Amino acid sequence: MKREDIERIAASLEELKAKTEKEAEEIRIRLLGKKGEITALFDEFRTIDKAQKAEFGKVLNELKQKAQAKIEELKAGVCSEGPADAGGVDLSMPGDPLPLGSRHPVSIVRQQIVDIFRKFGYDVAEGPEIEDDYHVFEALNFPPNHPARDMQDTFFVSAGHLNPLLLRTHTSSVQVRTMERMPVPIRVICPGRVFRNEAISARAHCIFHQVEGLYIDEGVTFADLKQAILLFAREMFGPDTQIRMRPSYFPFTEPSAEVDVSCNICHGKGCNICKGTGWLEILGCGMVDPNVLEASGIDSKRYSGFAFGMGLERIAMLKWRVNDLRHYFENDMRFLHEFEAAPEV
Ligand code: 2NL
Repeated sequence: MKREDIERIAASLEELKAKTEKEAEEIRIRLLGKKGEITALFDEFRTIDKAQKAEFGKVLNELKQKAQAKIEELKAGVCSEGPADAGGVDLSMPGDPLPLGSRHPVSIVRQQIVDIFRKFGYDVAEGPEIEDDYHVFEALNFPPNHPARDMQDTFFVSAGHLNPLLLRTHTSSVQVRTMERMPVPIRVICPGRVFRNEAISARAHCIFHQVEGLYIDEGVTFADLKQAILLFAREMFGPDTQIRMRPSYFPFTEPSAEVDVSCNICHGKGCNICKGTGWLEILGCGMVDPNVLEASGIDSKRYSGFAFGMGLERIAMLKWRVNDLRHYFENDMRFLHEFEAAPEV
């Protein structure tokens, strides 16, 4: 037995490194395993004479203790840094994915309509949901005692004075603000949330969404209106879509019309969506009343324009055959997830 052998192993302990638990275990086997270097020294120790035993017994025991401590240190080091074992938790496991939402049907339809009119050269305008009586009614040619101003239809925020604050009942107020601010020609589209004091049912809600459009320039005619609506309808509902116009009435347009598109579910044969008529009503429109132009400072002798408005919940109902408006507002995940990849009809 040589003292240098013991000293050499003792010195080499300082240098030992292990990246993984396996490497630390290999070191343990190399030194202290059945055929390990230190084990071999102990085997040899048994064969030497008494005088040598007195010399080597203590240093050999110290070497073994040092080696055991070093190996424990190595194993502890790799355990705390190791990626694959942290107290039984596998830190390399992928996390639970966060559930992603999907687009709301009203939002999908609004985006499609806005995209179509942007392509036609319209700008998008937005305005306040809390409006004054002037921008919602007065500037739009509503006579002072028009029933739409009634408490039954309008949510008032502050009643009782000349120009009360209220929740807008249509987004026309945004177009009025555009006419006040912007020079002619005007081509603008106004998507937004509107409010009416109505009892909630399958067909009506007190909050819903509209897109309104306005086009003002010299020489704009009803033929321009008809063509704009036809092109829009074909972009929105398919290239074979037909439109028809029925006379109607709005305080802010004259003449006024309601527009139907050919039913693309039964193609005119008659189904329960179009109630057997072959036509679906999608919007209201008309030539802007000269009083409306004048109220916002536009010369009605020189300029003319058309305007239109549509309800987004209604269009989404036609598109996806939703049978109850209340689904849109109830946040039922089973309903909302239907629209991720729902086929368009
Ligand atoms: C409908 C019908 C319509 C308008 C909205 C409008 C706006 C201005 C001037 C004239 Cl600033 N008109 N908007 C015109 C006709 C119809 O909406 O059924 N909406 C859901």
